[in-house]
Amino acid sequence: MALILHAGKTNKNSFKALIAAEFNGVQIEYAPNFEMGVSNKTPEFLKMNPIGKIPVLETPDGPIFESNAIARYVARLKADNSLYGSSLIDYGHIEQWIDFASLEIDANLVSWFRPRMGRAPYLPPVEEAAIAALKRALDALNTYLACNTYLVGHSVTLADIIMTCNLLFGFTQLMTKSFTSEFPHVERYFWTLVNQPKFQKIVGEVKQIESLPPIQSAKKPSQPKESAKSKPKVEPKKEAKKEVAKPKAEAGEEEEEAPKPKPKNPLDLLPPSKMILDDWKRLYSNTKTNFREVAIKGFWEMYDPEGYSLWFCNYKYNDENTVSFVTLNKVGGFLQRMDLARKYAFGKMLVIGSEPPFKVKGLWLFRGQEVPQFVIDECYDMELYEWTKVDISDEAQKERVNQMIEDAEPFEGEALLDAKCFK
Ligand SMILES: N[C@@H](CCC(=O)N[C@@H](CS)C(=O)NCC(=O)O)C(=O)O
Repeated sequence: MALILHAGKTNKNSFKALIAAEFNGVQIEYAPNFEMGVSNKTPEFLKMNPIGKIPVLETPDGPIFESNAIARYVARLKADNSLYGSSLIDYGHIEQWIDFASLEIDANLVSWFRPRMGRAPYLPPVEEAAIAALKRALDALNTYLACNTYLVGHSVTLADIIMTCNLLFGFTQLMTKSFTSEFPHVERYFWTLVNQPKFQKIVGEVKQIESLPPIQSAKKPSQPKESAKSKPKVEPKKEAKKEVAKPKAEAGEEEEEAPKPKPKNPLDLLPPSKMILDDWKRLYSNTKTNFREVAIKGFWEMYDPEGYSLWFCNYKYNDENTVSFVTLNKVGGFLQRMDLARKYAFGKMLVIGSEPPFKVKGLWLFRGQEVPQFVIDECYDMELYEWTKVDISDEAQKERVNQMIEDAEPFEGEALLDAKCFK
């Protein structure tokens, strides 16, 4: 007789048990007509899980809630299978990685995700702390996976199933390629596992998120209606589990409100400027020789101090820039996250010094007279820099602008490790 799983069909917490079932040959079926926010609030459901959360597994001996507990139960249904290892120490290590996947990876992903989705107050230092703690965990996992294919032993265990499901949430909702490329062994591990047939049958085709979701303003408690906000990143294959309906939301959080129409960017409402940003970007890109005479001169001819402003930025934690490629990745990640400002900004980021610690300094041209609020709100890196408006009546500051645009070397007496352009 099949066990009954009460859950939405794209929930990574349910995938844990479903993947374990694939390995063990256990039959699990979704409860028919489950509706998030409705079915899990009924008195019958609350009898199975008093907190009203999914997933819940109905077994012949009674219900189980908490997705890890459900997955453990399913893993143990078949005697002598390898999901729980083959010795007491394997068992200990499997439990160790299950806790690590839940408490060090998933918990930090959730702390990063919820405020961004407007499900908790958004506070930049809280987000930074969640990301820092997540990176610490991923770094440790990456080091471990540098010489291990699986978390325990030489085949898939329940620890890999739970870790992969939690990473699935991260890869599809928050962690862009520029974020995960710092952890190449985690990337290799994740993509290898999600593409194994028993995983793929449940999770379907997985696509990594391309840009960090923008911060949504805090919402009222969500309604039990289907999300129209984002296309599901995880599409369970039709054959995955019998009565598969249309995938609803995402690999983790099921309840979403329909989006409000996107308001116009306030920068589009500014009086028109004589400076055409794309013309400047084209001039910058096309000038190959005589840069000072052509591009820099052209810049000041085009520059409209009423429609645009120039800003110097200085990384606040330069003494932490002790490893060159980490520093370069950090700046690269910042520029990727600035993608949302491409219509309104041009930037140069210099990584300065021939020896660590490297200094990161930049120059930005923004539409309007301020660092745009939507950029501050949506790109967490902005907080990591001190921003100073350029006073263009000061020749020394103007000259510094020129040097930053043209990657002058030495810059402020030091060699450049790299100069990156945002255009
Ligand atoms: N620790 C729980 C987390 C369950 C959970 O947060 N479920 C969410 C969906 S991913 C839920 O049911 N939310 C509805 C609610 O909070 O009322 C588990 O692993 O099962």
